[in-house]
Amino acid sequence: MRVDENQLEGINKEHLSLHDDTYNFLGNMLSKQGKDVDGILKKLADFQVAIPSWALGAGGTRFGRFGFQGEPSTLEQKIDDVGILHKLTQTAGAISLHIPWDVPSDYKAIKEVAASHDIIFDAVNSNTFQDQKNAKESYKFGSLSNINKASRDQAIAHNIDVINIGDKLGSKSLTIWLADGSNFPGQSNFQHVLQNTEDSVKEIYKALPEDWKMFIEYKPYEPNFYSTVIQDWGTSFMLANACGDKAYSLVDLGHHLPNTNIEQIVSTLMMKGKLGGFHFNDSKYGDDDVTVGSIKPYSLFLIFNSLVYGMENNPQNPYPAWMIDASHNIKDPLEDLIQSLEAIQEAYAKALLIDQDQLAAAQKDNDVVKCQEILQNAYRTDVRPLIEKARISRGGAINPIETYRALKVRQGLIKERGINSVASGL
Ligand code: AOS
Ligand code: ZN
Ligand code: ZN
Ligand code: ZN
Repeated sequence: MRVDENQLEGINKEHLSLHDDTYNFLGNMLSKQGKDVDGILKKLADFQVAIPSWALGAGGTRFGRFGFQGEPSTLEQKIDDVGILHKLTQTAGAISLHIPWDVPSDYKAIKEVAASHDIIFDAVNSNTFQDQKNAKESYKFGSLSNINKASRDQAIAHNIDVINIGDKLGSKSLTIWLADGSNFPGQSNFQHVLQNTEDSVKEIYKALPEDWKMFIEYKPYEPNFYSTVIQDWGTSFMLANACGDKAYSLVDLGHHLPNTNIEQIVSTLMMKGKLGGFHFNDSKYGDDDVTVGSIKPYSLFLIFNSLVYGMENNPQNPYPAWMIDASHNIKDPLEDLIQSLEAIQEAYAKALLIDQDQLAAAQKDNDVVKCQEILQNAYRTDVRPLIEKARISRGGAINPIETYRALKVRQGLIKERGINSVASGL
């Protein structure tokens, strides 16, 4: 199932006149305010977010999983799904694989499928939070932090395997997320598990190719509920520093306790040149992994304000690897990802509207009201016509969700894959 170019253009034509009206209004207004509209459009058009392979099927909770018909059951089909997203949105030009859920059987063929959709392989993710069939050692009591060396060694070897698999696909980074921690006070010695983890990540780091990066993700709780070894950005930052220049922290928006000032964490990490990766989602309570922008869009905008500032002022920080990390139980996963991509673009576009010079001047005068006005004026602008314009400039849909439905994409996938197909790996 592929999106037909002619049909896409036909649907765009129906939306074009309204788009032109709204875009002209917005473009004129922004130009009069002295904004570099073409520059902003280019940044929006260039912005690409990786799609994780595990977001393409309906997720689940421990209470059950409600499948979604036509789910991709092979790696090829997952890449095809990202191809559909990318065709419509022009923002999803990469896929992030999870090993062993997504081990390719034929590398050449897989690379060809990806190339045919104009998709690259982003960070590869290791998995030491589940025991694999026939594995000698268990991760029940931890992986890279485990008190038993044999389990640690197995987890280190797995991460090195993941690097080798990613290398064959053209990936350039490894993301490590550890479930390691404890469920009850006294269960583990905080210092020993942290030391073990540091020693283990250093071993993995030694196997990292010269042009690769390692991203270390943190998370305060879940699946462990008393302590997590890499619980916060400070721990992740410390481990990245212990490894070296190619190791970075990864911020996942759902991995903070309620009300944490994530935009400030982003600023601190970028100032120190250590923000390597980013996982988008939204959260009401914890690692909810709901649609980006569905709960706290203003926070997302403030986070993008920090990101934009960092991208423009911190050459010591590499360009971050963007990924959506979400998973759902009830929506069509592709529609949900389109909504997330739109919310990301919207927050980014609004942050690009902030006049950084004016803001710096107002900060210098300690004009608190002006500072707030500058941010809120940007936030209150309806930037959707700009995003549409950026999308059309690359051949995408003016309105991706409407187009997805008009083209009956899900029905096409069901016809091709059957109603009972189940996403592999979940
Ligand atoms: C887990 O909570 C982390 O967010 C991971 O980045 C990711 O969701 C996981 O590796 C996928 O199972
Ligand atoms: Zn994540
Ligand atoms: Zn998570
Ligand atoms: Zn999450």
